[in-house]
Amino acid sequence: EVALEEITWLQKLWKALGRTRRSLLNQLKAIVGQGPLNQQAVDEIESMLLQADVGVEATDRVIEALQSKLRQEALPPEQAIAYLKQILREILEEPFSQGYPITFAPEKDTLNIWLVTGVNGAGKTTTIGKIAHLAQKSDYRCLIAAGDTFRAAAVDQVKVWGDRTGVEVVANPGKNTDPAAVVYDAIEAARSRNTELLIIDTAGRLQNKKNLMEELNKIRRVIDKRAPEAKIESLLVLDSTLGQNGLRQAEVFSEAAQLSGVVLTKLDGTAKGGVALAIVQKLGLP
Ligand SMILES: Nc1nc2c(ncn2[C@@H]2O[C@H](COP(=O)(O)OP(=O)(O)O)[C@@H](O)[C@H]2O)c(=O)[nH]1
Ligand SMILES: [Mg+2]
Repeated sequence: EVALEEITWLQKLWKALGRTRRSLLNQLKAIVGQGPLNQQAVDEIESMLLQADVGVEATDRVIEALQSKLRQEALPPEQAIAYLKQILREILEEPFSQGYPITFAPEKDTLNIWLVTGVNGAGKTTTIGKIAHLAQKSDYRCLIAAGDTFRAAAVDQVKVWGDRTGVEVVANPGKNTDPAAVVYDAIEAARSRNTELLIIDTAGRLQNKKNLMEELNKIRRVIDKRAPEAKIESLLVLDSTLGQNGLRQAEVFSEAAQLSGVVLTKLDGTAKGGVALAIVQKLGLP
């Protein structure tokens, strides 16, 4: 049985992905046309995937699978589309067969710490608002750490989400404070309140990989020292409208932090949701 709220949420998600779905499916129907799949159609599918930001590696993999299937049997339009769907799904589901959980939720009665990283404007704070809302509704004791101390407005912004969701925000009022110090305070607060989910906002400045690594490592060290028993997840937030640039960001962040998964934002504003496949293929992250 599915709760009403969940249905609404799934409908929203379905609608948000509508642009990508319609764009791909309409193109695909036009390409496969009436007859069985031929070489020209395969070439057109290849450019369609590349244009949808699926990336070279994942596209090659799809096309190779399609070619080898075609050597065995003819593919009428409907089967061609079904087979293509199957390959794309296989790529997206691969992380789950590698041990990543299919549903991603904090463990009850434990301190879970979710570190949220990504470049400025990716959608970190908005995502934290969404997660906090969901956690609050699901009866988790939740806390947010305002770890983006780089921009003054960032702290206010995360506080707005705290007010909206009824989740307390731990922030440092000083200017240019060390994010690791905020994380330290937040962990102390989490301990005394038996918090189950502590979400950490970060600045994730990407001026160079070394600085980014140092900043994230410092936060990580504070967590390891002050909350060694905590269950830590590190989420990279990526703007899906950035295409191949997003993939570059993902590579840098995955080198700087041990990532648990990628959050793709702004899929509602693009027909290029294929970047999800590029990321999964490249990084093996769900
Ligand atoms: N359409 C759309 N806009 C989003 C989404 N997530 C974030 N945004 C917008 O992107 C902008 C930057 O988001 P913000 O959370 O401040 O990014 P941050 O700098 O990474 O914390 C804001 O204007 C958000 O409203 C999304 O999923 N869809
Ligand atoms: Mg922010």
